[in-house]
Amino acid sequence: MSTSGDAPRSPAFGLLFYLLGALVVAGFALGWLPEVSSAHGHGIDRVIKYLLLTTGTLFLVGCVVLGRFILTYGKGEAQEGALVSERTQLLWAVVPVLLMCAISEVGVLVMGLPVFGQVYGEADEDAFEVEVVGKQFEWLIRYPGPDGVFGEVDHDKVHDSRNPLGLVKSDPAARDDVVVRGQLHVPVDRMSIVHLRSLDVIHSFTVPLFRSKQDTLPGYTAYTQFIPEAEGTFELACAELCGLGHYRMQGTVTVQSEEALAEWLSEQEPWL
Ligand SMILES: [Cu+2]
Repeated sequence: MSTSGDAPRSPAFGLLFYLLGALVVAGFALGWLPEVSSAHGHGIDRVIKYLLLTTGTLFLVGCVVLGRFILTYGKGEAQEGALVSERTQLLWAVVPVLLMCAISEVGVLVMGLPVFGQVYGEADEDAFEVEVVGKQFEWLIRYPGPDGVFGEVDHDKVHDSRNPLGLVKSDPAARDDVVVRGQLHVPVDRMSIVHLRSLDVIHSFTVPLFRSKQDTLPGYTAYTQFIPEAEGTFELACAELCGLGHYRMQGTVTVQSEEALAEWLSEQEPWL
């Protein structure tokens, strides 16, 4: 006995399906993601779109199947003979899961691993190194100075106004270190390595238009890498709710030519 032939058809349900599909298509067509301005950012956008397309399609298919079952079998009447064999049930439970894993997980691995390599893999030899330290509620940026070496820091010497990073005076490498508040300057078309620390709680170094995001934890040194593709000023934000002043934990990333960056750096006084 089959009831599928006289199952009620719901135009509203079909409409919902097409509306959701149209939304996804419109999102792709309009390019809803903000512009991207780093070399690895394009790969991240590709993974985001791939995931949305695959999981979105599976979600829509799931909705249709679910709706179909509700409309067909949802009246609570006994459907003798309508049940399929256990083997078929098992097949329908396992195969979609495997399919989902294959499409989403394998796809993300294939597309995402090269991007991961760009962000966390071996750095270019001529990479520009800078340290960014999060504290409630600002970003402190340290440049190594003319010697190219970050000097020693001591957490006990940290003083908010006199020595915000706790630079050790007796270390010659620390004497030329430049510390500025909230202003990250990096060269265009060259890799930057950002070494990350936190002085208090968990923060998250985030440059949305670079698609860069890296948590920074107290007592731990993290890093992230990027190659900016265009000169300009970009927002630097904290993406980890880190306290009442979290909303104002902002800074700027200035991407400039090598000459302009060298000039700006030469104008900065060493902190000590
Ligand atoms: Cu924060």
